[in-house]
Amino acid sequence: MIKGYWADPQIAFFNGRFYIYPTTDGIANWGATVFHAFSSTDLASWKDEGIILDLATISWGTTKAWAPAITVKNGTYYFYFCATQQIGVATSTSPTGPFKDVLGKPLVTNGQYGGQSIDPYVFDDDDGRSYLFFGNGNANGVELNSDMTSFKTIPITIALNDFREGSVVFKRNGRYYFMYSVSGTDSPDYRVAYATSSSPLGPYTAGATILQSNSSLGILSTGHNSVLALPSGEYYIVYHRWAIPGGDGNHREVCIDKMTFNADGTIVPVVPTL
Ligand code: FUB
Repeated sequence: MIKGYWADPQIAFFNGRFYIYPTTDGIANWGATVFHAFSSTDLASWKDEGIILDLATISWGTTKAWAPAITVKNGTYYFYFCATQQIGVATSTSPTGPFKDVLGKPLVTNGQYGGQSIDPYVFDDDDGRSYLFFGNGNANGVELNSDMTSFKTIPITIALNDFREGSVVFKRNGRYYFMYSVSGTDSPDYRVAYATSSSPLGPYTAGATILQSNSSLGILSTGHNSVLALPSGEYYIVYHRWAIPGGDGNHREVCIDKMTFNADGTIVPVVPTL
């Protein structure tokens, strides 16, 4: 979708434009220090909007600028991001920043609720409530207060088969879908599975693996996705894979494919395309 090494794409739609917020990739040990945003009107050509948040402005984390998430409430954009395996929140009045750390400290410190404190995902329900999901090795979920920078309760652990990281929650026809990545981003079998529930914080019932490598096409390590739902009812999955050619666990590229549903609401396995 976008040229170069980028990973962990968060897709969003604000004021008539599509946006992708990725991890900057192609750096040893996943050592990114800045976040970029990309924008598009057609999902085909993308403009690099430049650096929207630089960890040089963060007092509590200097590296591992990973896997951001974004939403907007009352004209303020909330950007949840990782720095040194902790999660912070930064705000701006524009989807392209500049974003400024709100708390001056992590929202979630390293290992605070089990596992690595990475991969935030913000979900806005249609009743006005918002939730933050996060974690590696342990799937955490919690309702956010209306300030979007604090939690209503202590985060809970959500039981999911083989959960590694990359939480994503969306709602369709009254059902909550929890998508997540299995295995590791440095493994060729990194893949996406999902589970469903009648409540955002679960309990979730296992679904299936719906996106995986196709080694005959040289497509490997398809994971860490986000989801785009268009008003037309069409869905797209945006994810990363090892770059073609020559990619590996920290030389990844961002891809998009159609995602469809069966009549019973189960997700049809996605066919990753070149
Ligand atoms: O890109 C850095 C890390 O790799 C992410 O936080 C994980 O989800 C994995 O994709």
